[in-house]
Amino acid sequence: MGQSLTFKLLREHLVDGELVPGKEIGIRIDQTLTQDATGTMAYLQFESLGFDRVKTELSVSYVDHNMLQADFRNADDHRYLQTVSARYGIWFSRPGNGICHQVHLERFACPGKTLLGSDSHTPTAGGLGMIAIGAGGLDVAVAMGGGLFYLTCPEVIGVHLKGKLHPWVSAKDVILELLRRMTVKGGVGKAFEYFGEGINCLSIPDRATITNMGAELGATFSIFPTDEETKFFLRAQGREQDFVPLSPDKDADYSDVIEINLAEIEPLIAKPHMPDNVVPVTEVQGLKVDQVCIGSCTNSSYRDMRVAALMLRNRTVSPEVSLTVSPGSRQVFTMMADDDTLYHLVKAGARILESACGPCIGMGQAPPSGGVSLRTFNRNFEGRSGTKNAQIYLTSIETAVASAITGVVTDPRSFGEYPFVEIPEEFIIDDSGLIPPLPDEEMKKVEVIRGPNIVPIQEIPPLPDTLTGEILIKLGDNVTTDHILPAGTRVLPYRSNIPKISEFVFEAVDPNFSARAKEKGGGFVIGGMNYGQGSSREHAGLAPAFLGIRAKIAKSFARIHRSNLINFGILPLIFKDMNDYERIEQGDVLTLENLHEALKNHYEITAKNLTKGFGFSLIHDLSNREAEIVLCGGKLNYTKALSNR
Ligand code: MIC
Ligand code: SF4
Repeated sequence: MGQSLTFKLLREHLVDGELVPGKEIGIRIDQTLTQDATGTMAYLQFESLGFDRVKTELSVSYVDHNMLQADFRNADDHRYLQTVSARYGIWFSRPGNGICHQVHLERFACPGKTLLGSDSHTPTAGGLGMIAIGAGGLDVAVAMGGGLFYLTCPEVIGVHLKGKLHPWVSAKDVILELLRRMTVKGGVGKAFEYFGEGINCLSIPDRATITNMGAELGATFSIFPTDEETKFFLRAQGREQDFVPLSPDKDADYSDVIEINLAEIEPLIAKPHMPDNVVPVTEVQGLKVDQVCIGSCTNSSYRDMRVAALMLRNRTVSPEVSLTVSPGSRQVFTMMADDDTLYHLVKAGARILESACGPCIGMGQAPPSGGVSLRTFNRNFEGRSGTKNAQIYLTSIETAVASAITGVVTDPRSFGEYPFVEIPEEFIIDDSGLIPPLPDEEMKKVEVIRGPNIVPIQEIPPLPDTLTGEILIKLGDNVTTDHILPAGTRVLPYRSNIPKISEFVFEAVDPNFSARAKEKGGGFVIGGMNYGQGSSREHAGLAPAFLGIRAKIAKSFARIHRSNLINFGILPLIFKDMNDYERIEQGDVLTLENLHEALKNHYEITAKNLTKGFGFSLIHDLSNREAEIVLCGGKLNYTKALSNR
């Protein structure tokens, strides 16, 4: 059997382990990216590891999440990020330059290379034939220092695209179709590799929309082969020299193959509050809409903006709807200003926001109480928009704009002829928003500036042999990192202040959680399936660790959150018998003994429920390396100990 493209590229980067799905492998990382909300912590950790400069081919620090600057905090973070980048040989993408994934695709992503990013949508760059993976900031910090990135070797799922999309149906509908079929846990432990003649009708930004939302499937990453389209995109970006022909072998071996006939896809929509709650637009047609938001790293390319503008030309946004537009990058914004794109949007009544994550991460534009908001984004988790009872729907640009015009959910196919979007052969290239690394001698002279919002990181002690404590909270399936630690205007400014941000842990689910955890000196968290899905924010591991939590017990864990727990010395434990989940409740006192032996020798762990008087078995699936990390109190301690050996 031949090789998949995924395995070819993983093999080229493999340094430790064997390419067997389910086994732990260590790969070399060529490029890294961070964004400001995870970057401050990643660089604090990078600094504490004592490296002199980054050792990757390229590392970029973006500022795109925390942009409101309601007080000194965000501005402090931006200045820290700019100076720390200058000090350690990192490119700095200035606030306003755009959303990390969009800018990276345009200016830096290279076919055939590996990219590790402290953001769960890093796989966006898979649209250009990269192995691009999201991870916690500490994993990215270690990779910047030249360390390997460890992951579970994924099963490779081939996605065979056949046929051609109909007018008014676009890439967003393709990935929504996959979410409809596979759900938000369907991709855990898997990489999605697209192939087939259907690829030909997808531009690079289209492919990037699809690989971006592979994150919503829980996939480790998604990848497309390279072709003439890839060459066209890179040429338009003045980077044709970065093109590398990449394809799987003809008889590539996939664990499974999913077929999608593009011609059979119709406009789709994800209903509240999960990206897999997908139905045809026709099913919700007519629902009154209060807000429409265009943008995010999923749908903010020039093509997306142009479709919106051409649909809005000579039309007006419904007076009942607030339409916001966030162009994905300064390049996209410039191109919109250079032709009549911006003109049509503004004239039709759109509210133009800056090139940033904005409403996607709840930084402004919260919908009204109970309001219906249609967004071209990738996540519609409850409360993420900033309004707890808002109803967020995810759609394509076409459906979003059609609905903004009519004021109700509308199938865009009712809009007649599909607007013809001509993609320029040359994009406007002006990299003045990107500050390149300094020469080594100058770099060493840079002073890193930390304002009062940059709080030094705390030490986490080694794992005790016995853990005794209360079950502080019991949760259901598919708990997201937005539940564990929300983002938004109130919380994001504390990303570099762990004592403060820990006050918000589980705030939306149980406002007393943090106080209770502090009072009890820690305890246990219980979850269902796919616990910790969603973002890469390591704060969802770090802040509970700060509150004294050293074990979480669930039916299964999402990949990035599981790694983040390990990185901060928290044990991710799994029920051996899923029925035991039903037998325990909040307030029960548990004790877990002989943890050291159990971790070293892969024994089961017996948990005793002291309140109810019974025992139950827990298993762990930690590799020896991961077990050592948890035992010594997390990856910072582990990496420091390794370098002192
Ligand atoms: C998100 O979309 O949830 C975020 C905000 O981009 C996160 C990163 C973060 O929490 O800083 C992500 O997806 O990793
Ligand atoms: Fe930003 Fe939203 Fe993309 Fe996260 S999903 S990187 S918040 S635009």
